[in-house]
Amino acid sequence: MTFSIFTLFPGLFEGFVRSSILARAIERGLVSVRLIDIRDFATDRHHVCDDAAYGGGPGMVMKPEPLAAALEASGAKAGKRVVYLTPAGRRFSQRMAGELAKEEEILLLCGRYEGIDQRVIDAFVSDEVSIGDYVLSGGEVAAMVVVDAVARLVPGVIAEDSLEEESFSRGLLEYPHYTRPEDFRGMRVPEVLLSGHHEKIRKWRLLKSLEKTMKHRPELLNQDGLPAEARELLREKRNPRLGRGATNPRLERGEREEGDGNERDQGT
Ligand code: 9D3
Repeated sequence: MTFSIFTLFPGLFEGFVRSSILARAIERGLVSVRLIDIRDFATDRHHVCDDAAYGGGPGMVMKPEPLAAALEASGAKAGKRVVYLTPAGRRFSQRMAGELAKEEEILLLCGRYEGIDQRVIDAFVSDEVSIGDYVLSGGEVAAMVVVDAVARLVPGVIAEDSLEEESFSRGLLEYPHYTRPEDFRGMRVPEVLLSGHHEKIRKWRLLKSLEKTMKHRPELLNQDGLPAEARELLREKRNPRLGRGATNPRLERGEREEGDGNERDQGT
């Protein structure tokens, strides 16, 4: 998988591409990162890459010619995905990362200022992607997010079994993790984890995952695809009086009752 990154600030990526997982994937030939300095493709004496917006208003716009020249020099247009990182894009997700990981090469376009000239988007861009609803100074940090999330899905980059375990694929947040020592400043590791009782540990972790998801991301519990065992635990947790076997269709659908404890941490 090749990531070709078009930016006015290639230096921002130096530490990133040297970082452990990505550096190792590059060394092993599984991933390559090409950095293209858009400024190198400006033909005027001062390599100007921005200009005022037609129609007025504050802020500058990235000029189309250097961008188009840079993209064409890298063989864009040949059916390759060209991803423009922009706050006006579709929200990046694990699903999107999975789709992009199937490609042989991805071109990533990092905007600065107010963004790039619309005609470059029209002529070259296949996907407009945002990483979330907050304001960044440019697309570079967002491009690193995309490269990081996609590269680790490339076969061989990380161990297959750690990919399977990932919470977002199962639709729940992670359970808490502990390592040595058993007693850290008077805080003990939960007894069940020391028991060696694998089935009890599995159940406990699932329960903790559900509690964490209820507290931080309750909307995730309303989706299909939760394991049946998780749905059952969730139903009991939401209404302990129901007990096993009873049904309440409203709760089964993931709707919430007032005062069912979902609004605060139950500290269990
Ligand atoms: C005043 C309107 N702003 C749009 C919300 C202007 C503006 C803010 C930030 C224009 C560009 C930027 C720079 N941001 C990105 O290039 C960017 C980004 C982001 O800010 N948030 C989330 N994802 C992304 S991807 C690229």
